[in-house]
Amino acid sequence: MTWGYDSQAVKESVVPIKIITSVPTVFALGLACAACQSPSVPPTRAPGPEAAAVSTSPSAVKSFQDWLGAFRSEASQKGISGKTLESALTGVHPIPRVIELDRRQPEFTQTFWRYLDSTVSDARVRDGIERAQQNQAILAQLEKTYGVPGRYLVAFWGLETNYGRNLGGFPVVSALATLAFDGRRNTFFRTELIDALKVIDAGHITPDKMVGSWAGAMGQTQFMPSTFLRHAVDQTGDGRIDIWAQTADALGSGANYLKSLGWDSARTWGREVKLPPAFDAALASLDGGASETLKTLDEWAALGITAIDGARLPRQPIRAALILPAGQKGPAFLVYDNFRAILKWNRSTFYALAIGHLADRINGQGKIQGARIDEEPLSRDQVLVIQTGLKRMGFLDSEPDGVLGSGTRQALRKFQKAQQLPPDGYANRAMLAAIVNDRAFPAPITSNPSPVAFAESSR
Ligand SMILES: [Ca+2]
Repeated sequence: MTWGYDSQAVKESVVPIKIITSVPTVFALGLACAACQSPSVPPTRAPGPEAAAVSTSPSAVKSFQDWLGAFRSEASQKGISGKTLESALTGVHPIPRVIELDRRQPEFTQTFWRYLDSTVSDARVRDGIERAQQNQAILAQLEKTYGVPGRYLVAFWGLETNYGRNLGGFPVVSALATLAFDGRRNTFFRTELIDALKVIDAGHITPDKMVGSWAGAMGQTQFMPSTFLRHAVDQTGDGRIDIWAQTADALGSGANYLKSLGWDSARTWGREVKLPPAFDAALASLDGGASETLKTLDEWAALGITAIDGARLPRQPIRAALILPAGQKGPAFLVYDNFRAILKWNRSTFYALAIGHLADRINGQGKIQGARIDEEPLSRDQVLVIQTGLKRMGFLDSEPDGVLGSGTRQALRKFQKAQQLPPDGYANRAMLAAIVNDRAFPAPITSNPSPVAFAESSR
């Protein structure tokens, strides 16, 4: 589950990047996740002076123990039993590594192809097909009960924890206590910590077995405690919801959660499509939410878009948005309502595309066919150069922050239109060069010793 955390990074496995959103509604979903680095997600703030708060110095330890005492009283008032408080909070300690991971800023942006290579590898597809076969009976039951086909449940399972292999090794109570004590978003994590104690109080898991990501995402589906309380289910019928050790409980909880997010059992997530030559990239959505560019499949077909094999798009009353995750030269996707349900699980367009594609592959469909362009990712400094240039030219209103978000892509689109370039809002080194080489670019940016060679102008 997810709210903008990259649980790959959370678990320090595949992608050493973590991104945190600052959007409260995303936190409110109560999810923590697997693989969420998206250009659309704002990053964590830079380390502040409070970084010193969690340390092992005697005064810091005392300060944490004081905080824990006050928290314990609050938890008791909120109905957590004395037995649970004793077993869960005895020995709880701040974890400096959690703070380190929470503060880490990604050095590079992620590219779609590299993200896809790491999240939907051939090995993960093979594994997914095997897992789908092994769990055929339970998946069929879950589809009947919740209306979510098994291939999607297996895809979430694969992206979140590599099919239950990587639950994250952090003690959830200590990790959440660290984040609740630390001061940044402490209200959110304090509530999650209370909810974690409620999960223990209800007898679903013991504190020593409650492991998860550094940010408190738990079990095979990486549910935050609040999501667990709202959506986790006991699929095995033994009276305990064990999303750590009972695969059926984890898959059932994922299905129940997706149903609550509005999963449409009659539809898929979307499909790869082929654009006609000289297609107007301004019609593509910049972000996965995509409500501004919804059209019916018939309307997209009338604009010349076909299925990836050239066939006509299905004559179904489906409204879809067009996504170009690697710019106009890369693959194109029409995404449906279920894509937006996936985005509620994890607010990353790349993540949602990876879920859809992995589900398709598990279903026997082929690889993505759009052009593969192996671009180097942009560094934070390079994004800052792009943003500073766009701001000086009057296209960007907000302050440069080194993060590729929808505001930057919108500004880039305006620049591209002004330059009669395809307005796909896609930032890469060619766009960096185009901006730096633009006559309207007023002055060299001395604060950034630009490491890029400006030879690959797109014009
Ligand atoms: Ca159970």
